[in-house]
Amino acid sequence: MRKATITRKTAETDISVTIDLDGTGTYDNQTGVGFFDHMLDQLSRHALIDMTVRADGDLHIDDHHTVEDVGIALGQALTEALGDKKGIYRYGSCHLAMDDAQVRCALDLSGRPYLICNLDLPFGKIGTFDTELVREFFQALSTHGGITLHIDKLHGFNAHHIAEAAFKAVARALREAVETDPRKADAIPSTKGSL
Ligand SMILES: [Mn+2]
Repeated sequence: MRKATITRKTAETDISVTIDLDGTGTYDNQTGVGFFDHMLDQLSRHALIDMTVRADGDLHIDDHHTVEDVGIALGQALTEALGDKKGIYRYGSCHLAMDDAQVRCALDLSGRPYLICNLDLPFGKIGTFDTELVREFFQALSTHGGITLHIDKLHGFNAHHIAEAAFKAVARALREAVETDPRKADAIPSTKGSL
């Protein structure tokens, strides 16, 4: 059962995240930030990870705490659902094209957080969502999911397309990495013996 539920409450946000790594990409994400919900929906659908997210955050300030804290909770949920990581492919990558945007993601579920995020998004907003929050989300996801996460933009000028291509590329790479390898079903994919 590769599932997890994480609840996380602070003075700034009250969040619950439930995921099933062996799902079909069914989602119900409600954070109060429209564009961010749209991105979480992409992550679920294209990773085939069932995902329910509820966030009640201090949006009267801005979307920052809500987006970052959902990233933390989702990373924690991934870590818990993956358990000892027995049998997983571990690595995943994707080149994803969306209109003008092309984004490449390469990731390793190594247990070692490291983020490279070169999206070169223009400063500004998509809806109410500050474009700089894309990086904040992936930083939190990488740190708390123990993911070596590299995301690079190859082309693109439209902020909505670049951000969406990034989330979809990460989703497709994640789908590969969390998948179980039938040839290695009982083995931890590391010569160290643990991840
Ligand atoms: Mn869109």
